[in-house]
Amino acid sequence: MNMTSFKEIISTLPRRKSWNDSNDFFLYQGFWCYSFFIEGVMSAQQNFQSQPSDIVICSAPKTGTTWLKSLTFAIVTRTTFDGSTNPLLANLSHDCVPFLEVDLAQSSTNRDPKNPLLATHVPYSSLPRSIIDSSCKIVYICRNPKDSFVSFYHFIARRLASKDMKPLALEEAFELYCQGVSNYGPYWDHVLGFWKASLDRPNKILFLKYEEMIEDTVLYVKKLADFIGYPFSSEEIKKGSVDKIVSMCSFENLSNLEVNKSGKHREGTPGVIENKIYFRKGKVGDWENYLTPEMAARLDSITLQKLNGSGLTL
Ligand code: PAP
Repeated sequence: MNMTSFKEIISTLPRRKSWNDSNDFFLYQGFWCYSFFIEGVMSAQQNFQSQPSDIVICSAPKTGTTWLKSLTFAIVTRTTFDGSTNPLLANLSHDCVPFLEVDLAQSSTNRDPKNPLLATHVPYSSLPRSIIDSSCKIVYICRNPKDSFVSFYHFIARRLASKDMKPLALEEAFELYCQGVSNYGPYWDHVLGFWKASLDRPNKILFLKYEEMIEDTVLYVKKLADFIGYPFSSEEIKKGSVDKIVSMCSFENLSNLEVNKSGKHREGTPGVIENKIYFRKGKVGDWENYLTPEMAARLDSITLQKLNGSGLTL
């Protein structure tokens, strides 16, 4: 199938206004998404061939993707670059890890053979078959829905502000989020898809939580390295390699790099984004500054209900 057929299929899908009024969300295979990304997902589902050595970083948007990409890239490249030459110091982590539904949608070969990483926001059940079937590893990160919502709302607001546009009111966006209408949402379905798959296939999928990683980053960097097959030797641990990666990828360090203060991601394309928009606060619990107690209680009760019986808490 080609792009015209993809566009035709998308035009028949259920449609809702998105959070910024200008691009609609479409419901494809049970998740809401912008048409541009759905085209990429359809194409990747048709074309993408995974390699056993691949490491696929999966997440719903605004759950810690930028951070997890940085940490994973730093782990994998630690013997190739030293602390001052790592590409993460001169590039946004999104520019170090190809994005499945954009960069690899047309061709799986459009990759640096030395870089086993790729990333996607696609829900587990919609991943290209070869990712599910091959022996490649998947690393998934999730985050408390209240902070994810607040983070996404600010991301959209900051993006629109750079184009002199305004987002929906926070209350309207919140209503849509609660109804499951968010980018790659419903959020809970996204998390549950990977959670259940990680229980079924613990050697294939590492399931991480942003809050736990913030709490003990060193521990999770070691776990992550072990899981993806790049474990730290005791010599490296003694030398402080883990701590160096944790500091290099910290919010403070990355957000203060010149490239992340003034650089742009996908410059020269309609999807151009200022790198700084990917760095806001990087804190746990910032939702308290934006959601009323009633909003928080509502989101908590939806989360409890959706995750009921799964063994997962968020
Ligand atoms: P994406 O899915 O579109 O790539 P993602 O990186 O998941 O976005 O979300 C950005 C969030 O991660 C922001 O959270 P906030 O709005 O609550 O502040 C951003 O600040 C946070 N973030 C970015 N880099 C880091 C980091 N190095 N450590 C911790 N949090 C980070």
